Amino acid sequence: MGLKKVLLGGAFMAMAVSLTPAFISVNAQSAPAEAVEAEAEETPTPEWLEKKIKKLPDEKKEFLLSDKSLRFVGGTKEKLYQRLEKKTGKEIEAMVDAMQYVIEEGKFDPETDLAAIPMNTEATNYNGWKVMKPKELNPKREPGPFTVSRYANSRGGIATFAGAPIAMYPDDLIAGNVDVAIVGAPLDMGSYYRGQKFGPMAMRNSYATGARIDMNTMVNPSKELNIVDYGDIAIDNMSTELSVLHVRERIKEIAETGTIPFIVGGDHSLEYPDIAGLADVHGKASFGVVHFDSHFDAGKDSPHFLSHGQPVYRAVKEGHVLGENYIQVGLRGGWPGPEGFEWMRNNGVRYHTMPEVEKKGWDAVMKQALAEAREDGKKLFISFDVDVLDPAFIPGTGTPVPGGLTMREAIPIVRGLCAENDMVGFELVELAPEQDPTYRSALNANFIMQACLTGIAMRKKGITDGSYLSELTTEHMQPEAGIKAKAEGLNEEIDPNYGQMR
Ligand SMILES: [Mn+2]
Repeated sequence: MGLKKVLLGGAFMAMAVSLTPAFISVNAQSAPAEAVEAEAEETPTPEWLEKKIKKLPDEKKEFLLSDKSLRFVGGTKEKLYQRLEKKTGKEIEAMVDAMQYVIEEGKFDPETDLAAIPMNTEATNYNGWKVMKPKELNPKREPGPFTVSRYANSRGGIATFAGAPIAMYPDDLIAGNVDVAIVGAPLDMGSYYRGQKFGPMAMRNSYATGARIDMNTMVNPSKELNIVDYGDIAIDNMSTELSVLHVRERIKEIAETGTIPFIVGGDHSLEYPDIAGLADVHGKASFGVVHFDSHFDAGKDSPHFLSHGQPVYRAVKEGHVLGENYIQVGLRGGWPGPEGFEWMRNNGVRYHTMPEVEKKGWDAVMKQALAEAREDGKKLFISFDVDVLDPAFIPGTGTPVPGGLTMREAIPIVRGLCAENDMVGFELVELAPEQDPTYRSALNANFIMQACLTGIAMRKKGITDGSYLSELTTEHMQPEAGIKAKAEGLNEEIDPNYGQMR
């Protein structure tokens, strides 16, 4: 089958800019009108078929011979003809009626369908799930991060992201001069409840990273940065739409203090409120996005405006980020088809798929993606869907796809991006620990967080070359800098006692 020529209908709607995301306030009619124009590639209808359908009303004949019927018979004219070969004219007409019935019944009907799901606005505690606790109801304390560890020098106390102190309110972020606030967003309705809501819990409870030195660079994120655990954002697990409005408010609140939010999901629906909340503070189209994922997540035309497969489409459509500042890395598997790649091409999106990695090798692809992210000169948001990693590393995810990145490939690109760009935020989504009876998924997710925190710490220290590696850990330099220098008394001793201990 030849390539179809798909023309965008020029109907990029100017959607209302308001606190309410457009997808909630507009109805189905504002769905993008994309005119699909098939390039006339007329294969003549076989004579035997013309004969059989001679008596069909014109409208039914036209339908049968158009692309509309193909989805019912396997996608091609050849398959359609095979199905019709042994049927009588009457049987063919019954088939057409059945196909048309399915199409008609699938449409919105204002007589019988809900265009919006009504809420019980008389509930006395309608907004109760997201009301912030006034400080007056807490014990009195000075604003600022506080630790929840009982011990002075070891773990214990209460598990937090990166073993970091806790902050509850924007005041705490300001008083603590906080660089990065790690915040959980346990939402998984956007992926039909695959268990991503347990992601924050798993990352808090497994081997904490961020608190240790990074051997690649010998930079310790927790020493260079003020990092806090900002708790979880309240989620209404009966409504993705209500939840994301609230997530957007919280992300905005963090970013307004000058702190970088590091969001731990939750499913990928979060990308929409994360980006929109950051755009509320930094400005629309003011930052680029590098999107790591096995799926392109720019789906559309589902009855819900948002799910974990559609955030990219919404964020670009509403102008929070421009397609030309959007970079996709790691796509593979069965989605999208050609029309999805075409949407990306027509919107300026740069994509680096695993097929491209197969062709050019990871190093070349990584270098190009790093250069593209830098050359925009804009601030950067990273959306990291853990399913970009191979299921060997992350079996615990909503929709795993084999053939993905290794941890050894993912770590340097994440660290590099976070060192080379001014980060506005980072989201790590789709960790679904219950799909993984081991703890390796949470462990690897934590080491992606470590890579990002290291990059941000490098930049704060003035190391802006993302490929920087510590000489101490990458070259042994024996014997010159080792036993020889020691014998000649030339070594600067970091810990003179180290060799003296029993
Ligand atoms: Mn995704």
